[in-house]
Amino acid sequence: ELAPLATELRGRLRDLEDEYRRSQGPEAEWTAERLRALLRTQLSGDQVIVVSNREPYIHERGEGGIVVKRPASGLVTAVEPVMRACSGTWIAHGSGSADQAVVDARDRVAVPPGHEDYWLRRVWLTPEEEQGYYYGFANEGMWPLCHVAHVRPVFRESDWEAYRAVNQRFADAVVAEARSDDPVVLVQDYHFALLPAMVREKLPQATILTFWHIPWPNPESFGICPWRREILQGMLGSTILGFHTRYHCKNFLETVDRYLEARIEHEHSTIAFRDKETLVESYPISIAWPDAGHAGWQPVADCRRHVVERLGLPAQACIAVGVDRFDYTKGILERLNAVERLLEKHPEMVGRFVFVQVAAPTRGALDEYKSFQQRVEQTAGRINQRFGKPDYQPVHLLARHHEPDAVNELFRAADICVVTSLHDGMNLVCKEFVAARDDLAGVLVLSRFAGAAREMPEALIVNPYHVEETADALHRAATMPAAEQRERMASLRSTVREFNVYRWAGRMLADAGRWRLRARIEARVRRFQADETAPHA
Ligand code: ADQ
Repeated sequence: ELAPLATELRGRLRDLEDEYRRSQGPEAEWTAERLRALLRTQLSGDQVIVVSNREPYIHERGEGGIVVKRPASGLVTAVEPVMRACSGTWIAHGSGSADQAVVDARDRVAVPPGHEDYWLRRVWLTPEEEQGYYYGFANEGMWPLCHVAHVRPVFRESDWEAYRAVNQRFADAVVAEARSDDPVVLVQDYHFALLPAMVREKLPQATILTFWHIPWPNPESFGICPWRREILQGMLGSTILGFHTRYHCKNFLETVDRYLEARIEHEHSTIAFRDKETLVESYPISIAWPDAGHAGWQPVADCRRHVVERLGLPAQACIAVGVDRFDYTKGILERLNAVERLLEKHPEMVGRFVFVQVAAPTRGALDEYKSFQQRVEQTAGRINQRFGKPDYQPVHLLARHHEPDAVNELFRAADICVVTSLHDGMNLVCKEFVAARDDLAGVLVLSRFAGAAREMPEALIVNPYHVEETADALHRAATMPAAEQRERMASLRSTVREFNVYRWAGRMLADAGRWRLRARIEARVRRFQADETAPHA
């Protein structure tokens, strides 16, 4: 009786193994098309629902009417190409002033504008909910807790209550959007630690993939959270729990071992908790590699000319750039101190070396962020006063959001890109810089505390807390011969091209496909066994 089932399974397993081998091999190129094919074969058209706090498109009321904006967010940068490849529904907080004006009766709008590849379903939050859940628990509690960046986490009972309530509201939205009892739900980030278990309760058959975009600390650091057990239990509602690096996975397994009664299989990297198993795996996130032809890209020389003119830089300037959200974990102050030290140590650089920092305002309602921004502005002012001349300013601080094309132009105009995060899950800016440099010029200075450092050893790797070392790396970058730049850049480009965002999503979804297959086999075998043992009439 099991013969037809066995034949079907053998076929499916062969497909999966082929796909798995291809996905592991260095020859395998991951593209949007291959991801789409994987969704068709392994998830056979199953519904995909993404949940994140930040929405990929924000509708704002401007002077000339409604305008659509893209937020500065690594998560959105990474997940958007995946959603475009697989359609489905993206559930997120509707935060724009015109967001309500453009949705349908079910709070949905098709995006991207003009393409309409997938649905964006907006969840509305009251100012109190946003204060407690987003600014409070997520960004004053979880963010510093996980980054261990010497800013004390703040835990308030009322924030925790709001966090729990908002997680429940988003979980309810997932259940309302689900068209079957086993959708594939992609949960994004530290805003939703409790949501996986909440969805699991209502949809026990769902495949829940949770991706944690920020670091996971060691058990001692995590242990200061008053609700550490609840958070871990919530996350273990996931089928698969993804982090950027093996190191973060190891920290998570050790944290569960310390605080919960769970069975951990280190060999398979699984955790069994209350009869449910969760796979804990590393999936290094990345970017979509630009299409050949790069529609709309200006030649590097033109980009440079535009930037020099726009900012009034010396024509022969050595241009270093930093592109970040205005966040204390990104090491912007440490970077400025290194620029100052460089100018001190190498007076010949004064008048020639220019550092352009683009910093998108973020979480501005929090005091920690306001005072951080002030300190950065003061430091930039001090350096400019010390080394500036009537026609030369060493530091240009552009504290505003830039559209992706403007960021790309800056990357192409730059001689050096500086990423000095004090701690970063991955960091996509360094990958975007490398992708922008099809001329093979430019040097990347990269913090060893960014997840990306593990994949990009050809960058000049620095400890951002060590001002002297970072200043020396800036000098080395500014004086690096073109041949060495080309060699390093070519190698970095082949890594980022191969380990792109489609591989990130593809590996995770392939693991989900295998997991679903296993669950279906087990269910069928159980049904078969039940039929066998049932008393026959
Ligand atoms: P973020 O902390 O947001 O992401 P990052 O990975 O560097 O950090 O991504 C930032 C994105 O915003 C990039 O696409 C960048 O181009 C864009 N951006 C930054 N400043 C900007 C500006 N001024 N104007 C316009 N765009 C700007 C979190 C984690 C990271 C992880 C990502 C993805 O903290 O470690 O890499 O998620 O998982």
